[in-house]
Amino acid sequence: MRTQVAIIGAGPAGLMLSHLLAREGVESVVVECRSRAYVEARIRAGLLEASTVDLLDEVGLGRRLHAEGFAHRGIYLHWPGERHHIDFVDLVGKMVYIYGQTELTRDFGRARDEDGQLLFYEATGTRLEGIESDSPSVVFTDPAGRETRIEADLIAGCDGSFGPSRESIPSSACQTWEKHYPYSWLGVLANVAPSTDELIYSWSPEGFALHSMRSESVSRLYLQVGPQAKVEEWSDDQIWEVLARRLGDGEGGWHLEAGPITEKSVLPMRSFVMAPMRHHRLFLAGDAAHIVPPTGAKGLNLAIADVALLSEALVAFTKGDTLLADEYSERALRRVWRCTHFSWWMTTMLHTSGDPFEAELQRSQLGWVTSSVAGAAGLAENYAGLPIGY
Ligand code: FAS
Ligand code: PHB
Repeated sequence: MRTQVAIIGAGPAGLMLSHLLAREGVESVVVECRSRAYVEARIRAGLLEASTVDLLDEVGLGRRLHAEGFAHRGIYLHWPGERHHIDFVDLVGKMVYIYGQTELTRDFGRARDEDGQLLFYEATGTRLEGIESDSPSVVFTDPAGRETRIEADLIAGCDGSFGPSRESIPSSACQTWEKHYPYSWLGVLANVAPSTDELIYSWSPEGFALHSMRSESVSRLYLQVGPQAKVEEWSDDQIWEVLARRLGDGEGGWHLEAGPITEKSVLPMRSFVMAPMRHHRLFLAGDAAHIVPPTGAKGLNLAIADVALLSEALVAFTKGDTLLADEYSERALRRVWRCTHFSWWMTTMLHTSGDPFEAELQRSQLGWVTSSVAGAAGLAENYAGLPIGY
């Protein structure tokens, strides 16, 4: 089989890329190792920044988001005895949106179905061949056990942090940076109405907590746990007790409503960047090239920003103009490092290490960000999102 662009991975990056390419008449084939049901059910991100939503609107993918998602003016920063609203609209004129990644992935999948997109799910043994030649291939075994080769002009590695694309680039041809944080997040979904209108990011002497949401009847909450924490170690009652304490239950009359927990998972916190995001005919996008701790709500938004740049580059490449393709990695990495820094900044401001000196720095930083327009605007500009081509 032959196509113009072979895309590995049917997460947000891979599906959005195939949508953007199709709009410009460029054909692609998507290869995914999991089932469609698995991909669409994965509970992950929930916050979309303004430029992501603008792009979704532009390409006809924003309808359900505006019908079922939430538009937020900002976030709350909380620490014992203090709660302050950071208003992104007042500060930088932008809203942010709550809309689960599962919903977005479903919307992408429907749009690809309507386009008649060729998508191989449950592919195993995916490997890349000839990426340094002019006719690279993606080879995999389909669910019926047939070995399938897709010959392509270009390959887009959208296969996340454990896929084969990143591994296909020789270590001599790339550089990587990695930081492991000394904590993880325990994330829960609960069938209970959110106890807040907008997200609460909370610092407490015992650890970080975040109150997010998915709908008027489903809350999404996270709490800082040890780096080796296991879900089994945490009972529902313990989770609610710790969340209530860390989020300031009872302070100023505010109350955290508990409810049945329907999903629990532990997410280790790390930063990772790989450069360049291209090796000859292979281009990387999304988690395949970078990982950020979710404190800055950047992971999903960065994936979308990558493929917005990549789609333009690949469309031009197929027409014989390689300039944007040559510039892709440098342009994408500028935004990647900005978001990597912001995610580190939010993470180190809000997660406790037990070090009393660090705790004083964090309280001072929180006090400055919530009392200085310059400080608040800096957070707002990064959180609500920089332009796609930043
Ligand atoms: P994805 O990982 O979403 O997609 C890659 C796809 O490639 C997957 O479907 C995978 O099955 C497929 N693949 C992998 N290997 C393959 C192979 N060999 N062959 C074919 N296909 C292959 N971000 C936030 O902003 N907030 C959050 O709260 C948040 N929570 C997260 C929780 C978890 C457990 C994880 C892992 C990530 C979380 N993220 C969060 C980040 C997440 O949202 C990513 O940034 C986002 O999914 C990136 O999208 P993609 O780059 O498409 O990668
Ligand atoms: C979420 O709703 O899943 C979410 C929101 C903001 C974050 C991380 C996760 O920073």
